[in-house]
Amino acid sequence: MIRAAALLRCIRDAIKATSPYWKNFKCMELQAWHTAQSHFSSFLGATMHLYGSYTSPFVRHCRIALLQYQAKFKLIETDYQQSAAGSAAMRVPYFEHQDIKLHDSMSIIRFIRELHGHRMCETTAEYDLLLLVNTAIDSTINLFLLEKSGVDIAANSYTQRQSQRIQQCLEHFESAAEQLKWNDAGIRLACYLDWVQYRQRLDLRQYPALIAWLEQAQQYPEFADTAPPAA
Ligand SMILES: N[C@@H](CCC(=O)N[C@@H](CS)C(=O)NCC(=O)O)C(=O)O
Repeated sequence: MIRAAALLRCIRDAIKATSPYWKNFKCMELQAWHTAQSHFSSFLGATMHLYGSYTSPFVRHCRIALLQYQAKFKLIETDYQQSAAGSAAMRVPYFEHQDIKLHDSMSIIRFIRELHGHRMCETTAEYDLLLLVNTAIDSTINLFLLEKSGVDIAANSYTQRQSQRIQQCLEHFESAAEQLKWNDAGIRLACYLDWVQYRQRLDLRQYPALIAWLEQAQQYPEFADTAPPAA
């Protein structure tokens, strides 16, 4: 009994002795929390810089993600010469925010989503579809740029393979259209389809489900507001 009382006294004294430190510790914790919070809000509140063009489907997807969160950003129009100086990939988009620099639409979108507490792709199937859309865009843009620079794309076996790849991807998208959602894969597909129409690269009439998806996408203000400018 005596030992129990002594023990209790001992515990009480120990609490008394350490409580100022605990108070201080709590105070420091709170301060650190406030500092972190204010750093985070100034990080979020600062203007992000997206380098690109108003026509690129990759840049458009980034703009859509930024608009979805009403993020403060500035699109800096960037030509070939500037992108060669501003990015090792010599392409647009690239992105700067405080000490962060990103060189590809995939990392930019991932950064934007994660900054707002979301994931870029919820499932592996969505990620796979997103990558397949990237493949189709890459091939279509390559053929577009090669043709612009004077290459006869119908006469070369590698460019023929690229054309075939595009057709096969479109057929795949058409067959998967029913499962499309307004997520990163669906957004990117809509950006791609609108771009091929804008540049008159492909005839989509044989893909009714893809035309329907594009029409559905137009209902989203961030898609409608980022349409390429009239040529
Ligand atoms: N994988 C890159 C592709 C970017 C890309 O191909 N951008 C095109 C514009 S739409 C470009 O800058 N092309 C110039 C070139 O290839 O020299 C991304 O997702 O950001």
